[in-house]
Order: sequence, then structure tokens, then C-alpha cells
Amino acid sequence: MVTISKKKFKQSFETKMYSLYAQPIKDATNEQLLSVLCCVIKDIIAKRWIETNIDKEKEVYYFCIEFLLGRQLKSNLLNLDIEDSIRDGLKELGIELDDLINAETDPALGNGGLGRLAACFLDSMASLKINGHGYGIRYQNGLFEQKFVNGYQVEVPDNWLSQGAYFWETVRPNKAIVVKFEGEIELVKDNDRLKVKHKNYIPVMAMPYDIPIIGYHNDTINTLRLWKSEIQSRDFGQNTSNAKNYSGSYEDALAYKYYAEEISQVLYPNDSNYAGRLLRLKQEYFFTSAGIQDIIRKYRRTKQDIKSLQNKVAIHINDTHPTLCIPELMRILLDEEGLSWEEAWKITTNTISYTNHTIMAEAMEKWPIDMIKTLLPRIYMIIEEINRRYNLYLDDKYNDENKKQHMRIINWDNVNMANLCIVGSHSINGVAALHTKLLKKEVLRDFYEDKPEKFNNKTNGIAHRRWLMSSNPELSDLITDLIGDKWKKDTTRLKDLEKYKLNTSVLNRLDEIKHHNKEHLADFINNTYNVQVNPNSIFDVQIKRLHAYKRQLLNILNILDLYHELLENPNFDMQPRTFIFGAKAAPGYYLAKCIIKFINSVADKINNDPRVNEKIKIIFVENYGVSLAEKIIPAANIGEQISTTTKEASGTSNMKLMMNGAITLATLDGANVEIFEQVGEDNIILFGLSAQQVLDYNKYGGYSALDLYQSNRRIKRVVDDLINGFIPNMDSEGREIYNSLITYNDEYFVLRDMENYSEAQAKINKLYQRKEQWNRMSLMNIANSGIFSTDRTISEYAKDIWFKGCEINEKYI
Ligand code: DL6
Repeated sequence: MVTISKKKFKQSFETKMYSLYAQPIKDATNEQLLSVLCCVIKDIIAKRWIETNIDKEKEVYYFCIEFLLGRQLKSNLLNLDIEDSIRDGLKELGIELDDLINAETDPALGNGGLGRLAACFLDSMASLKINGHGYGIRYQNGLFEQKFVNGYQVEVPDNWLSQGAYFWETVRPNKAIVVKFEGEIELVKDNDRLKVKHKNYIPVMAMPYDIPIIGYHNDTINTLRLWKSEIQSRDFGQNTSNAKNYSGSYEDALAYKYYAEEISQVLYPNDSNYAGRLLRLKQEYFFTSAGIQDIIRKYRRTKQDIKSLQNKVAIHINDTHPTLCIPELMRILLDEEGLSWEEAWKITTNTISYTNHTIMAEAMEKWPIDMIKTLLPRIYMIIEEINRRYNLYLDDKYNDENKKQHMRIINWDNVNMANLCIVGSHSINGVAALHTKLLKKEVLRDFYEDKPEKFNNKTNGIAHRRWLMSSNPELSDLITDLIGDKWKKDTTRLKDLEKYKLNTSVLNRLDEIKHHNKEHLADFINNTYNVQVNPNSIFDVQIKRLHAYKRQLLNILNILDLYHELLENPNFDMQPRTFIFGAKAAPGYYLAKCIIKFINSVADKINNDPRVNEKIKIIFVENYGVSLAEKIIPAANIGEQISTTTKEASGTSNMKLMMNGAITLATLDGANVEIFEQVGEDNIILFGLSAQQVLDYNKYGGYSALDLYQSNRRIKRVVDDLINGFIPNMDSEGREIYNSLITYNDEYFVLRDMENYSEAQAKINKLYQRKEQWNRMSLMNIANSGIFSTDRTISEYAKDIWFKGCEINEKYI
């Protein structure tokens, strides 16, 4: 393991300050100090980083269009186990480590769960000593910054590189790769073979920026390689001259520069929704082609037979965005390595595996044939051939035209990316048990029945190092005091906490820690939003993207109902509550933005009503992201996981919140089902329709939101509030939401689940008053959260998918 003494650290810090900035420490800004610290840490790890990269074991390459990393400094210090010496050393130089931790930018290179999961996976791969690297895009602008103006969401461009650079990255121009777009394909006869010539293409340079991913207390340092798109600089103005539409003029050179740089300019802000734009397709090919070419280049240097690729390389496609890895690998094996189709296909399918993250129809990527054909002519030829061969297989095996239609890769003028992934990989997994079951029984049933052995479940997880050890140090220390520190490397040991479930002093201590965390959050809310919240109130938290299926609307309608109850009966028995929301809506998702405005308007009314605001406060934090989550989660008493059953593939805030002792208020959806199995019915609050009820309603109908509205006084009261002016300062947003519920029959069963949800909330109200019982529930949640560490998830991927049948698999069993 790397180490550094305080003395050596101080020397290195000073030297680096002089060489980078030629100024004394006392004159430096926090950003400069941070950049110096990052450089010193990179120096400390440099040798191990190089050594990890020349390891000989099988390597995993994890392709994902988003990596939502969060700040790195604190977590790197934790994993390197050098926080104390660095903190002390800095102090002696007159610098507070915490100031530098807070000065770090929070790179928002992802939308939500998918990108954050990818970041947790990197942490666990390194911590389990797996040579696992990430490939993604270095977006110039990450997810937009959210501002509230008069309660409306306003999007401001995210400028995460405003400090001039990202201090953790290393650019490697010597490893840049050319990705080819457009042009024409010519097949040239070369002896008895046809050679593929790609003419008049537009070359885009993929410039790699490497970020070290440091394993926990071990010597593994993996790499997250993010590609930035650039012009092919040496040929600026030349390479374009033979490309279609580029004549070599100055204007064309500028157009070319725009074409190239646009690709990695901005992250698409859609979550669970397929964009369907040409630029997105360019992004998808850009990073998959660069990554696959990079892998093959590295593999070629080992001088091993290309036919053994699958023994040394595992390529994982995270959701369908990197699907083009499949035809790109085929292209290289066929056109550059000269393999036969059969050989290339065998290597490709044995190397590639795929994770599905959603069953929502609107998230399923389908690209128009014409778009792919024009942008990626050679890739389209390969997809067409994969489809042709697969159709022969289908025709041979099945008579049912409907079924075959559903399974085809090219269908109705579109390429169905999920189908291509399924056909082109050896493993397909869902992200929670229920999700995988729905894939097998409903959405992908035909494929499952065709090749059941390919399907498996890998329930998501979270990096407990970031989400417990680093963000909740007081709780982490208490756990270590009680059960020793082996849980840090093996979270199943958290179970040992159960022996303290009747120990009043431990339960009180747990309560004290929660209270401290709530005080910190209350201070932050007070300082940032100028709203006073009471740390003795129940902190009830819903933090996730704003989407109709996640049902923030159910939460706020219930709050409105409570408000009416309090107005009608001021003695209404209710524990004071602070409802905390954090959510961004995709900029083009109008209903979601209306819900944001509605929540903010209700908050405004209730927070300013002295008749009730001792009992209810509503805080909607602006610009929710990883850093805010790290503040909110340790302080939560309740984690709201209230999606329409069947719609949330897994969820991961549910796991983060339970691991920090929050009680889950949930539908039996996604990974909530497994949380329930772990903690038992006494330690979770459930409500709502079952998966089967939702499936039946969707199949056979039988639900009328209008009937419910007309027959239930309390439901009618809050739905009417959307349009009767009771909530001031709303424009047409209330009507939009009203229509979604009544005119369009409440697609997500908000009203159908409302009564049951309100009963569940009333149950919480009572339980919280029995303090010891509540604290025991909290302890049981922490004790049973160990299975939700990504260390467990990643070791399952390793043994069942990436290293299946390999010798090194032994390590993960
Ligand atoms: O698997 C990570 C995360 C799940 O926890 C969420 O339940 C799921 O909604 C999310 N899926 C997506 C799908 N995006 N696309 N396409 O973000 O994945």
C-alpha cells in the first residue's frame, strides 16, 4: 500500500506549489491549493497506477455513457488511508483540508441512478482488485445546473471545468484514436478476399482523459477513461478535403471543427427517455468505437492470438447506449483482423455482456435505419448482416410471425438496440430480482424462452465507502466501536449489529448521531434557503429524478391532505415533519416541470402559514446531485421509495438511505422487494398495489380515476386544489397535472394508492413516537444493508459473467 509521512507530504506540497504556480502557499486560492494537493496525490499513486495497467489478468471494460462520479478527494484519501497525515500536514501549512474538499467541483457527468451506479461499480472493482476500467465521454458540460425562479425549474449550463481543468485527470495525446463518421464503403477485391475501404469519411479524434480509480486499502488503481472529441489536428484542413461536404476552405475547416467538438459538448439530460437525435447516435458511436479500438490496440501489444480475446477481455455494455460495441468489434475482427464471420461472431458474443436498466417503453432505444446508414455506413452493413443471419435462425425455429417480428433486430425501419444487445452478448441481466423477473416473463419473454441460460439477475448496490464511511463518519465509527472494522471490507458483517437491538444505550447513541446529522442539515438548509427547520421533526426524504412514475406527486398530494386535516383540526395528532425533496426534471418533460412548480408552490403556502408551520415544513433543495445527497442521506429518518410498482427497475437511493438508518416507506417495486426480504415486515413500511395488480390493470383495465375522485372526499379535495386557486401563484401547471390524473386516467395509479399511502404515513407518525422501537428499526436497517454494497454486486458480475469459467474466478467465489 502507498504511504506518505507528514514531513514528506509537506515538502512535496511546497515543491509542487512552486513548480505549478511559482508563488508561496499563503498567496494561493483554494482552487490552487486543491490542484496542488491533487498533483501530490497523483504523484504518490503514479507507480501503482502504471503497475495496475500492466497486470496480466483478464480485464473488464465497462462501457457507460454516463459516470456520475461525485467529488473524489475525500474518497481517494479514505481509500488510500492517508487522510490523517494529509490533514495534519496541511494544518501545519496553515490549510484546512475541509476547505479543499468543499472547493472541489462535483462532476455531473450523469443523469441519476444509471451513472451513479457506474461510479459505484468502478469503486468496487478497484476495491476487489479486479482490473476493471470505465469508458465514457468527457462532456464539456455535464447535467444542467438547476435553479428555481418563482418556483419554476430553470436550467443553467453546467460548467464543471470552470476551474480551468479537472485536477484528477491526465490527458494522453499519444493514445488518441480516430473515429470515422459518414463517407462511403467500397469493397475492393484483394486476391480471393474482399477488402473493405472506407472512403470520404469524417475523422474525429477521440482524446483520452484518464482518471485514477483507487481501490480501498489495496494497491489497485484502475482507470476511468473519458473521451473528448476533437478535430484531427495534424490534418486540420486536410483530412476534411476528401471528406464529403468538406472542400478544404476555411469555412469548411470551421464547420469540421464544429462537427468534431460538438460530439462531446453536452450530456443529454434525459433519464429513462430515449432522445432519438443524430448527435446522441454520434456520441454513442464515438465512445464505443474509441473504446473498442483502444482495447484491441492494447491487446495486440500482448502479441496474443486475437482468437483468444475472450480469455483476456470482458466488455460490459451498461444499458443500450453502448450497443455499437457489438458491430464495432465485429468490424475490427472482420476488416482489420481478417477473421471469418463465424469466428468474429463467436469472439464478439463471448466477450460482450449487457445489463438492462429499464422496462419503460419510452427508454428503449430504436434508431432509424437511414440515420445509422448515413452516419455509420460500415457499421450498418454489419448490423444488417447480423439481422439477416438472426432472421434465418428465427425462421428456422419459429412459425409465429408476431413473435419473430418482436425479436428482429431491424424492425419497422428501425434498429432495435436492446434486441441487438441480447443477440450479440452472452449474458443479459436485470438490476433487481423483480425487474429481472419482469424481463423474463413480460418484456423479453420471447428471448428468455429462446435462450434462458443467457439471463440472470444482478441486484444493484451502492459503494458503502462513499455512502456510509465517508458521508456519515460518526455512524461509521460507532459501527466499528461495536463490531470491529472487518465490516468495511465485508459488509455482510454489519449483521453483527443485530445483537445490540435490545441495548438501550446503543439505540440512544444511534439516535444521537442521527440528531447531529439532522442538525448539520438543518444549518445547511437555514444558511442556503433561509428556511428554519426543526431537527426534532421527522426528516422525510424523497431524492431522485422527477418522473411521473416515481410519484413525487403522491407525496405532495398527501402533504396537502395533511395540511387540510391540520386546518380543520388544529389538535390533529401529528409529529412535526420536514419533507425534503431533491429532483431535476428533464428540460423537455413538461409534466415533471409542472410537478416541480406545484411542490414549490405548496411549499411556499405551507411554510408561510403560521397555523401549521410548526408541524409541516417542505424543503425542495435546488440542484440536487451527489454532494447534496451526501449531506441529506445521513440525516434522513424516512426514505420515500414510492414508485408505481413494476416501473422502478431497482432504485439505489433506497439502499443508501437504509444503510444510513432511514426507514423505507415503499411500494414493493424494484429493489424495495429485497430490502423488505432483508429487514422483515417490522422494519419497513409498505403500501400500494402489488406488481400483479398493476400488470392486470394494464392488461385488462378496470381502474377509473374519475370514480375514485368522485367518491372519496379527501382525494377530491386535494385534486381540486390543483385548479381552484387554493395554491396561489400557479399558472396552467395545476390543470396539466389535473388532466394527467383525471382526463388521462392516472397512468401511474397515484390516486389509486393514495388512501393506502396516507395510512402508511399515519403508521409512521405513531411509530416515531415510540422512540426506542423506532431506533431499533433504524438499527435493523443498517444491520441488514450489507448485501446492498456494490462489493457484493460486483463479485457476482465477476463470478457469473466476466470471469465465468476462468481460473481467476476462484477469487470471487
Ligand atoms: O440500475 C440503475 C438505475 C436503477 O436503479 C433505476 O431504477 C433505473 O430507473 C435506472 N435506469 C435508467 C435507464 N436509463 N435509460 N435508458 O436510468 O437505472
